[in-house]
Amino acid sequence: MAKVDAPEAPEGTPVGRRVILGMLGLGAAGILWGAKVQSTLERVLRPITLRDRTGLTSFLPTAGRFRIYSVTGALPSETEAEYRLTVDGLVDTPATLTLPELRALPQTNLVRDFQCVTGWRVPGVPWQGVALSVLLDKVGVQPTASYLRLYSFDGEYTESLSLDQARRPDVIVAHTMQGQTVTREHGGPVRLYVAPMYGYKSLKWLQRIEVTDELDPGYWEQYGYDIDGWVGKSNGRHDQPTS
Ligand SMILES: Nc1nc2c(c(=O)[nH]1)N[C@H]1C(S)=C(S)[C@@H](COP(=O)(O)O)O[C@H]1N2
Ligand SMILES: [Mo]
Repeated sequence: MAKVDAPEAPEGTPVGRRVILGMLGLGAAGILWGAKVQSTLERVLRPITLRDRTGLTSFLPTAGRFRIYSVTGALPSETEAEYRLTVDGLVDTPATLTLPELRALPQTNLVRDFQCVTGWRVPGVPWQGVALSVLLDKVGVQPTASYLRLYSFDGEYTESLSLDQARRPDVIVAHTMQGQTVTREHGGPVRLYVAPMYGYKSLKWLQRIEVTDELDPGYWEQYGYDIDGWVGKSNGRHDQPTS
């Protein structure tokens, strides 16, 4: 399995510095671009790094690009054919959907920025998927329910949303990103995309949506990040992307 080293530090270690350390082979990188890009970057940046550590981020040709994160240190894999999404819990009719079934439901298209709480941002990313509200209506949410617990098939990452948040039109179960089926690195074949919140809410490798009556904070929320991770309003705010 491809290896992705460390998750982002809960305290919000500046990403720029971790990128640099990783590229110098000093460890501590939670980032994977693909080996070719990375080795080119190492070659180009090493001399700059040695001369000027603090000013380095402005030279990084990674501005506006995604970093690939996985808290397990690995990239789990499910083919498009074997993929299944389960929606269960406090619902009238639990459902298990294939990728073609997801594609056959009413679709939502969004073009929105993707912003990690550590400061990096990718502007204007095109997404396509099914609004969570459509899935919730399909299974029939019971009156006692008020939250969702979302599970990844990486076996470790979870997220939470209130039902009100989940019913927003800009919260989708995404199967397409930048014009292609969501890639394995980006959490494919299906991930969550919570447009109004920081990236940590956008759970990758989505496997299960459980409707519940109690709030169960997600992975990073257990390390102190806001449960309501609104971009610009919550505790991880970074006005200036670091790289
Ligand atoms: N399963 C899983 N989902 C995850 C993460 C993760 O480590 N594991 N990281 C989160 C964080 S902090 C961010 S910023 C985004 C990054 O998405 P990307 O890897 O596609 O750039 O995924 C989010 N979803
Ligand atoms: Mo993030």
